Amino acid sequence: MKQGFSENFLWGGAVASGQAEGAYLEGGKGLDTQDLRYFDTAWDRAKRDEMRNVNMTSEIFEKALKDTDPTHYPFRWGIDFYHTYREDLALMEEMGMKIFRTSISWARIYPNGDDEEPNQEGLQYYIDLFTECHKRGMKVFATMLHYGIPVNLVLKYGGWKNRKLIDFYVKYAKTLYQYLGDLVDFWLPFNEINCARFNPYNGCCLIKDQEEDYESAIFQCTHHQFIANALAIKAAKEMLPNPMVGGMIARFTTYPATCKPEDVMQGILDENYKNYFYTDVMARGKYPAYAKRMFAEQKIQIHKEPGDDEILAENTVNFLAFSYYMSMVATTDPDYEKTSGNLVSGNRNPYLKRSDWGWQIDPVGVRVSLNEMYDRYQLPVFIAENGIGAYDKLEEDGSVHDPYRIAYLREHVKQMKEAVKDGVELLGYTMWGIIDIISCGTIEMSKRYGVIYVDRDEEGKGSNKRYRKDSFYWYQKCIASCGEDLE
Ligand code: BGP
Repeated sequence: MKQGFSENFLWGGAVASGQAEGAYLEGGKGLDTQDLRYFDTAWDRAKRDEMRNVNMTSEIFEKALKDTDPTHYPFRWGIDFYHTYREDLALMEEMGMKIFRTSISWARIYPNGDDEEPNQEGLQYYIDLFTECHKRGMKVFATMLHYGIPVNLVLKYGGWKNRKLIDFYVKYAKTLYQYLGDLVDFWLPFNEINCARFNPYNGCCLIKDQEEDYESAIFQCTHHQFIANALAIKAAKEMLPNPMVGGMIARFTTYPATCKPEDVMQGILDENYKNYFYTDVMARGKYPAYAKRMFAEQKIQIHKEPGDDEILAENTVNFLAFSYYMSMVATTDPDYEKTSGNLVSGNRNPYLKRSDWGWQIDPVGVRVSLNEMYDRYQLPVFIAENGIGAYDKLEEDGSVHDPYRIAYLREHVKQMKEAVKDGVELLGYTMWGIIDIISCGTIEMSKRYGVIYVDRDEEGKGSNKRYRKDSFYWYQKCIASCGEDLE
């Protein structure tokens, strides 16, 4: 039986440009859609969860376009990673990390999205950032789009609803390959391409009150993103010597609530509609048979152009990545107890504990997810995000005690190891929010994921100094022992 992780397993950590960099108009960067997301520290838990689902309205969008005060827009300042990345990468090197995942900001490269020429300052920033990674012994895992697109593409073209976005995106991808191709080891055209269904503003920059047929608009945007994903792979095959271009979803691993056949069938439907629909298109190269019934029942109508099917069929992914935080429960019982989760709320699993944000903690679920994903496609897999958001406390002496995070990570790494023993070809693991950053769903700095603490509050105030949490030392041991020393 296969023993633990191979010695070249890629232990790493992940962030996203929009949640970390800040410097939202520096270095020639244009305003992007994440810069417009409003947050108020006065909101209580209930309001924060409510706003997570509302996400964007025309009123907020219009106000944010004119609002030059960054206080209520945490993505505009992040953790100032744009200026601190050398110090942060030094801490990651100290942990022994083998790979660093971040996203590239489209609006740093093409400030308006439709610019003739790329912004050289933006390109230089990522050349410097990725060079620094390699200098410190880390490979680079680059997400080309982690939600935020140049605002101009929404204002002038209507965003991803407009098929023109595909051309702008492919031009952007080719520019990245040209300038960064020899610095990036793994490419990811889209972060969580299934996000649009659950958070349409993040996933495809739709504003609900502006849409007649919201569901169809979501899936039209997703179709354009599928084509853009495939054409980014096509360009990589033409421009890069050994392209490793992946597809990624947020993995909503779902269990039937009971052995009642109706619950089991609902579990299959949930898995298909939330997860496999997306990976089937990207890895098998065509819309799955069950999509027809899904579209019909949900009254979704999309338009495909002649040649789209061939583009998808001829340009499938080299590997599959997914984010995994929690698992879900499927049932046909409408009165089932609910709980929160990443991007979506779901049904309560009575066997699982929950985080402070109600996300169900399920380490075995990562073994389930890896086995199901690998068995379905026989493609290498990569866990691009995993971690626990929590309220952490900075002690007087600069220490941060986070036993809950060590426990969460320990149990998930153990189950990943079981999956490797099951025969899953697991390439790597980039722990989410390796350093505290702005949370994506609820825009909270207080929802901390990092093994590195950042002294910054929800208004962006603080020393912005970095501190090693207890989990920093735990992860350092885990990496040094290649997943063997987990105590
Ligand atoms: C994923 C996103 C990440 C990250 C993560 C945690 O969906 O890819 O950007 O934010 O969710 O979610 P949150 O930050 O809302 O706790």
